[in-house]
Order: sequence, then C-alpha cells, then structure tokens
Amino acid sequence: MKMKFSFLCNVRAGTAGVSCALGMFGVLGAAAPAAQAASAVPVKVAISGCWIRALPDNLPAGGYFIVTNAGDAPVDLVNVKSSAYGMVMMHRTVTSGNTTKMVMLDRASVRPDGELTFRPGGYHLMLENPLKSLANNALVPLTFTFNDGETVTTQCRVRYAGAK
Ligand SMILES: [Cu+2]
Repeated sequence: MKMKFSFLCNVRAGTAGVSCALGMFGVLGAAAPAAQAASAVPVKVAISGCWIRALPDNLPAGGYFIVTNAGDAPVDLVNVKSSAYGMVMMHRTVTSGNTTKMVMLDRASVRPDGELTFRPGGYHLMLENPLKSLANNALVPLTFTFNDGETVTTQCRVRYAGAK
C-alpha cells in the first residue's frame, strides 16, 4: 500500500501535489470508522421488567428488575443511579431464623449466560430522596453500571403501593 501511494505521488509530482495529499487524507479518513467498529464493546448485559414500588410520605422506594448476562464470564452490577432520586443503593433482604434484615451490597454478580432477579424480599434497590414528585405510572430512568464498563439506561415504571 505504501509503495502504491508513493508511486501516485511521484507521477503527479509538480503538477498535482495537492490532490496527492488529499488522496492520502481520504484513505486515512476511510480507515478510521473501521477501527472504531472493531474496538466497540459487544453488549452482554440487559435490564428488563424494571419497576419502582413507591410509598407515600417520601419513604424509600424499592426498585425491581432482571439483569441478564449473555456473556461467557460473570459480570457484576456495581452502581445504579437515577436522575429522579438523590440516592440509590443495592440491598439484599436476608432472613436468618425469624429475623429479617437488609444488607447493603457494593456489587451483585450475575453468572455467565444467566440472570439475577431483583424482587421484593430479595435483591432490591432502595431509592431515597426523590428529587421531584413522581406520579403513579411515571417512567423514571435508571442507569446501571457493570464492572466490565458496560452501562445500561432503562425506563422504570413507578407504581404506588395500593394504586390501581
Ligand atoms: Cu432495602
């Protein structure tokens, strides 16, 4: 390829030096998109069925969804954020004997080719400090970040406890 470029430049030397240079820029420009496509991270994780159980009086809301990992390695959910809440935490409800408590998690691991369900009584999000009032059926964006750098933003439906 390099030989070909210099051949073209030599032929045109002195008469069309500018078009020679432009031709080389053109080749460089064409190569850039191919390089980007090759380095794009394949999407392995997905979030589905996301909803938020809201409670009156600014009590913490619960966030529930399913994380699917289509990759062949475990992936950890390490952060969840929302523009609608001041604080989002990952919790797990743990029962031992007849006591039930919530444990704060800094990650939730999803096995290869598997899924992890966040649901009432198990893994869940606690969403605190709502930044605006959210109507029943409102859609709230949540952004999920994984330890491999993947980020997924999805809309979650707000349902007030007891609302029809
Ligand atoms: Cu909790």
